[in-house]
Amino acid sequence: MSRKPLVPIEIFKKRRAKLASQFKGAALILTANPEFERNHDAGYEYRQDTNFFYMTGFEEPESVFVFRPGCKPETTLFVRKRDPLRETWDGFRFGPEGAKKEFEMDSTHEISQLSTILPDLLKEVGQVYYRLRKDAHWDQEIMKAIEENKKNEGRSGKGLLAIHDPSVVIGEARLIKSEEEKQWMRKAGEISANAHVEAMKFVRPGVNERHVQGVIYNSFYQQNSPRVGYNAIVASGANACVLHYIFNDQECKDGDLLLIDAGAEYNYYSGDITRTFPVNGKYTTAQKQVYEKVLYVQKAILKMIKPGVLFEELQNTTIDMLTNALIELKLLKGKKEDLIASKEFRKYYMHGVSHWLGMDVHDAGLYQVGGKSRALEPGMCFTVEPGLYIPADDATAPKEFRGIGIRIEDDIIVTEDGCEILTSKVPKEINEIEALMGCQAPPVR
Ligand SMILES: [Mn+2]
Repeated sequence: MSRKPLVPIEIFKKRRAKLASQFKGAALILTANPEFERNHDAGYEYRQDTNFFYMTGFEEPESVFVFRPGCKPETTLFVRKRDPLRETWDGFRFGPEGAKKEFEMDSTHEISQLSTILPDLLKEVGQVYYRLRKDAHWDQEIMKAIEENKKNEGRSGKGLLAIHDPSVVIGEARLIKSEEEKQWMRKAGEISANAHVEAMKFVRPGVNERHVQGVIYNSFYQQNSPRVGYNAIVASGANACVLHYIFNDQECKDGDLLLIDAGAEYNYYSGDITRTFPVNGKYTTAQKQVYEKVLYVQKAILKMIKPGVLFEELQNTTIDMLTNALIELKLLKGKKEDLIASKEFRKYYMHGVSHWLGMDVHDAGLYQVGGKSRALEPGMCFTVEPGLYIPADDATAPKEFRGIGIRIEDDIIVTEDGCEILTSKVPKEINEIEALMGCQAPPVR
């Protein structure tokens, strides 16, 4: 029994070649995510550290990657040794030999060799790129190697190697998506969209939020997604006003809305979709009024997107338009400019309209460069997700709006002259949603 790398290794070699100049004269050290025990002998589902996977494609825990552009060996991977007993229990391991061959590393070793070999690998470099304070175990191992390296230098005047955070360099590389990455983002968007369609077809009064979550996850797995990009939010009624609602265990009631925020992962790239639709398949007049405002803003922001537009312009326009909507709905009273200046709009709209999207659902990449908001460029990938949330106990709100929470979210890639929407397979127009839900099963009694 053996396994193959998830995606072609060429891709990781290209990424390393592209970043080589930025790590020249240094050693970039990346460490695998730890495994966590959930309950006796049973672990949490394992997912590799994003930057580690981005640079290596290697998915096993207890691994360390050392990249020294221009040195020999340039790439070194420390991995778990083969172990017939452990592999009988936990499954296949590549081991040093397999990792060298399949992941095309210059050099591989057993992870137990790290403390002996790493100090030597630091001899030829002037600095280290390593993310401190993320994992205490690796911090200790890496610091020991740096200390050991200094000892070996004797009184040469060379102090401890300086340690820099590699997150910004790798994050900036991850921000602009390559052609393969765009393909995987499209796939993640499509899988996620199909699952939302399944949920819309399934939901009816009396089903539990958990059951809807199951329908979505089942659809992800059926479409060959190995895991979610983040835990799904399935929030019926006023639960939708809790932005990161975690319980997903209430009954979906006739007359309520259901907000679902869920996305699948594909080749380590994540979708991120939110839709808000009526449990019984028909929006009430009040629900329609709020929904139409949010949808209008969402479509306006999608239209704005093109290279050169500043990231903050999307947020500022959203605040402007949603504050207008709040006045029209009689949720806020006063002049728009004053309500924005005093941040009163935050009572009903309190989050960003967009975040970078990629291998992490809230992906890496700077939002500001040189103290200024970033201008959009082709290949950037992000969400567009305005929302309005009217607390159930908001005594100042018109009664019919209390407990309504609505968010509408799509994923996009910036193109040369606009944007490509990755998640349009799931409807968001009221008539389309009602038509799709018209074929729903009768209520659960
Ligand atoms: Mn999002």
